[in-house]
Amino acid sequence: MRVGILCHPTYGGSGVVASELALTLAGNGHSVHLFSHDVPPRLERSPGPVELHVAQGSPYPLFHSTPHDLAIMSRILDLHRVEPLDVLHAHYALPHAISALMVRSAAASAGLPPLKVVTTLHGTDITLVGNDPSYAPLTQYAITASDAVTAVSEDLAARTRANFEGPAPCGIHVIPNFVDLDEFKPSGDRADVPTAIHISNFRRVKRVPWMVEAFAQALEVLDQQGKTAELILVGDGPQLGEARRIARDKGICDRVKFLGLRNVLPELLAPADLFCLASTEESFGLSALEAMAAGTAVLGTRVGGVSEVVEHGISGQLVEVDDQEGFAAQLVQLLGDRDRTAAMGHAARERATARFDRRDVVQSYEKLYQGLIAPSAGPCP
Ligand code: GMT
Repeated sequence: MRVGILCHPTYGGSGVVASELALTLAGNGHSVHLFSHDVPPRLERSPGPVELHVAQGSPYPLFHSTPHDLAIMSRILDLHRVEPLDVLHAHYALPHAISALMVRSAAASAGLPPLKVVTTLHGTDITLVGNDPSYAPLTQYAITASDAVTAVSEDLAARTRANFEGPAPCGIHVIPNFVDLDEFKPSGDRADVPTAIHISNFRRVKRVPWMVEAFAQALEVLDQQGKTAELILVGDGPQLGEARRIARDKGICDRVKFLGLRNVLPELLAPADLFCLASTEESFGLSALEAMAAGTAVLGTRVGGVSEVVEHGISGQLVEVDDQEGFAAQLVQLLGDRDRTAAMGHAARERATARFDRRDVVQSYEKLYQGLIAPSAGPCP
């Protein structure tokens, strides 16, 4: 198949899923083109045979900001004219699903071969951005007009059905996120000190300052027990400064390490005892899955699709979203008993292998594409 993939060039989340999907499809022999306004970090590190198209557009005084979305659409049309695509797969509803639908329509007007639009919903495109009145009508259109819509968890599919009135004519297919089990794998060595790690974009929804407060509470108890622990924070974003301020105010700067953006996630995750995720919303929690594949147990909040990934009490622990004391108490237990936490990490690796293996999940996308483009295909895959 000839597949075009559109994504945000993000360090985590949808940009990672789109890049890993592109690389796996290309590895399976498909011709794959990835379109973005910058180089997605996962692709930058890979020699995989994906053709990357970065389109940023040209600044012009009339434009308030450079409309890179228009430049990306033009780029796809240019390619489609000479090497027609079968499927254009948009990751994140806005703007990519709209861009893909525009390309489909422009191709039809120009008498070019038809292409099918697949839209994958990732979470905030429905729960935060898509729900905002300034974007909701267009998000509704993306859901209704795409040839196929997928969501990364049952929870996100249910929220989409609940939040948007117009249906996806062919339903919403749940295809979970996935992980490369050869890249994210246990290392066998644990850090010297019991270690919790968090990786994110430090947006408000991730609640990193709240997590640092909980860690400070846990340290008080661990200190009384004559134990210690460390928290490693990886990534950058709007709440980094606030998280740093709380660490300083609580007097725990020596136990909280801020690493900034890093491209060595498997190496950082494998030696950690625990991955922490304190989000108020999380459609799936890809970073938690990557930690699980690396053999690291998860402490998370019971929100969105997280419980579809982490089995409470087996591969990690989940606490209610506003229960900061409960989160701190779990930190004490999990960092204070490394053997029990290592057993959970082992179970986490098993779950990642059984349910979220990249090779298996990518087959679901391949079947979806085939169901759309096969000569005998009906209106729905
Ligand atoms: O978490 C973010 O803010 C980034 C966002 C994205 O679209 O890149 O992540 C969402 O998509 C990921 C990949 O499907 C999911 O694993 C995350 O759970 C989801 N984030 C939220 O729902 C907050």
